[in-house]
Amino acid sequence: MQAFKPELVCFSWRDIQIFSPHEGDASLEHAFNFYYASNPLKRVMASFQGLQNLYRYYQDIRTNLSYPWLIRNNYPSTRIMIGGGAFTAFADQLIHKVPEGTIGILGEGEDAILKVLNDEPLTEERFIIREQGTVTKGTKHTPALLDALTVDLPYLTSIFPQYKEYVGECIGVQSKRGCPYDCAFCLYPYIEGKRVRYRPAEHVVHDISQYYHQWGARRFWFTDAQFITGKDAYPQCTEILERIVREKLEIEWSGYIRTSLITADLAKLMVQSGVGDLEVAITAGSQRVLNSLHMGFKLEHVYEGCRHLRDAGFTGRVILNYSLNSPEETEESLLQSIESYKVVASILGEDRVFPLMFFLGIQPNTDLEERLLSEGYLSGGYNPLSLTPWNVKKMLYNPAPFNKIIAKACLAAWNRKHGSHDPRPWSGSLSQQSATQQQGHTYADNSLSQGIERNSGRDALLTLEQILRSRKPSDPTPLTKPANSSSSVR
Ligand code: B12
Ligand code: SF4
Repeated sequence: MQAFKPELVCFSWRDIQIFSPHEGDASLEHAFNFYYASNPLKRVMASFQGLQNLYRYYQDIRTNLSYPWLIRNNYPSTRIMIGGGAFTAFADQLIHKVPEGTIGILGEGEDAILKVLNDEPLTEERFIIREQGTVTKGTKHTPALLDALTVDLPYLTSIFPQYKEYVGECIGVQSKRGCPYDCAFCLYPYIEGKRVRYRPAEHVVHDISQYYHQWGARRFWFTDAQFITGKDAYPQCTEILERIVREKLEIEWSGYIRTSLITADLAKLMVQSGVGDLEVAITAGSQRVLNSLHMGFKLEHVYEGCRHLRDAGFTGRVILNYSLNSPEETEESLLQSIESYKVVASILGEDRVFPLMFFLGIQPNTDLEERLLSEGYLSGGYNPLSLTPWNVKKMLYNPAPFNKIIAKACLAAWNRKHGSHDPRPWSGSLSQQSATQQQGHTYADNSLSQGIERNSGRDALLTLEQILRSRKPSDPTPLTKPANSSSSVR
């Protein structure tokens, strides 16, 4: 700082999350043991582990916040800007914790940084700033177009010699911004906007090619909220994949992809261009539940996309994210979710498909949050960053009446330390290892690895099936939610 004397210091804050709502992170197991374990000893142990998690969580936030304060205390005249995914998600809370006058930016930041450097007003930008105790916000009406966006890798390399440590990991490349869908729990349209803006395929593949040739990178992740945003995206996606093939870039790539939009031709191109493991947010196996979450896809099309992938020779793994106990869940829809896993496993092979319990985590500025506020499940003015035990329980959305049986199934699965190895009679399993496993690669999102390695989601689903099927029709308390399901949860 002393030598460089910058006029502006920028911070990019990517993640704030500890009580992850998925089974890749041990905090979920600790939380479930704390809330639902029948053995009191386990509850006590989980409470200690939970406290450790809390400490880590708050400590990480405190450490990150200390950096802007360090700048403010030592260089009071230097301007400070902050942005990034985590900041965008929690801007309303974080703006009170950063030094006064820090310019916060929600969503994309290229134009805003230039404006600040050029001393131009931040009109037309999604800024947030706290001055003399008052918070002011701006709105960006026209999102940036991405036609000219390029990555200057030689320059990046010169200012970031540590890049070598990341070459073996998945390098993020952006091909578009924005997502037109409306999935109730998702924050991405809030972050990136609903209007899809494409980068020219040539630029996208130029990025990949630079990393490939200059850094030796071989693994890539399209950081788009959604790689195939709809039929309008087919020409761009196709051109990107064709160029990868044409330029003989021998890579493995992945990204968030709607399998329901994969056509036979696209599947072939995906496989030819090196698609690796895929994470599919199937969410539920009931079309009714999916519709209630405005997911905007048909289950049958998800299966169809998987068939196209199989026919094209896809050899990667598919992580199927399930958000059990969504607001409209019933016993029948839970059984349908288990069935949907079996359908996908019968198409792609049981040892390729990894169901993962990914509970609905309530995030600010989503339709789900709005719905739960209006139903009284959440109270107005709640603090999404507060991790009191009752807040965590609410934010990991798993309400009554299914909470206990779902927790029982999950805990039974997670307690089996050696993972799920009991192929049951329904399976038409393939024995081949996935290409990515053979090459010794872990999945791009390391934080999910535990769930994949132990394949515990499969066990959780099958155990849940056993529990549900073993319930006698004469059971006194039917597990059916009342009409206004989530308000009964508190
Ligand atoms: C791609 C992605 C991933 C990929 C990353 C692959 C890779 N190799 O790059 C994978 C699947 C691995 C992943 C994993 C996780 N992710 Co993620 N991920 C994303 C996603 C979709 C895009 C991020 C991205 O790279 N965008 C492209 C780049 C160019 O944009 P960007 O970094 O956001 O920067 C832009 C703006 O933010 C802004 N900006 C950024 N910094 C700054 C700084 C200043 C000063 C300014 C002015 C502007 C600015 O300008 C940039 C350009 O416009 C975002 C959601 C989203 N749509 O943004 C979530 C997101 C960042 N992830 C999130 C989370 C939580 C995770 C996980 C913890 C999930 C989990 N498994 O539990 C893990 C953690 C991984 C890790 N250790 O970091 C959260 C973070 C919010 C939060 N709660 O803190 C997000 C926002 C999603 C969400 N839940 O809403 N993720
Ligand atoms: S879940 Fe995916 S498709 Fe749905 S809104 Fe979010 S990014 Fe878009």
